[in-house]
Amino acid sequence: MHTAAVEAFIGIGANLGNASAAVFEAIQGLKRIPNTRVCAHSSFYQSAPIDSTGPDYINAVVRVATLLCAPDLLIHLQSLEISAGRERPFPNAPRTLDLDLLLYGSATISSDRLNVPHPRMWQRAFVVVPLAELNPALVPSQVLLGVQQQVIRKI
Ligand code: PH2
Ligand code: MG
Ligand code: MG
Repeated sequence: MHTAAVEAFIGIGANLGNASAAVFEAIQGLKRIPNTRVCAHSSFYQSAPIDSTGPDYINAVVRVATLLCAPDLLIHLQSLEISAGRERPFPNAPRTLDLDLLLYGSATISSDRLNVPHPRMWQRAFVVVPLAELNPALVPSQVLLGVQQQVIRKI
């Protein structure tokens, strides 16, 4: 039987080392995930860390079509983070690469290791602005209004 691909959105963030190169490389890495196609990526955006420290972040959002279940997709995202030298000394520490599964089709997932939609995504301009670039219908105008005070710059 044929199982339809699921449309998923992945948030990319980096604020250590050459962050824009890390975001670019992450997109190349996403293209190597099996049974998963990278359909589109947003522009790259620069913003100050929110609830975090260190240099400005570079962020982008990617739309994929995947045959993987969400936990399997997450395993691939985590292995790309590790390949990029990700360390987790404390929550929200500056990072070489962060890959967050934002949306997985219309699924709601609440488990120990995975929460989809990403719990804080609708409060963060660095997620909703690039997401709206890829698919404006996914971002209610109230959400965009709610983040409009947060300064982010398209690069
Ligand atoms: N990620 C965080 C915490 N704060 N701030 C910006 N600007 N960009 C991020 O990607 C980011 C953050 C936790 O994942
Ligand atoms: Mg994150
Ligand atoms: Mg993360």
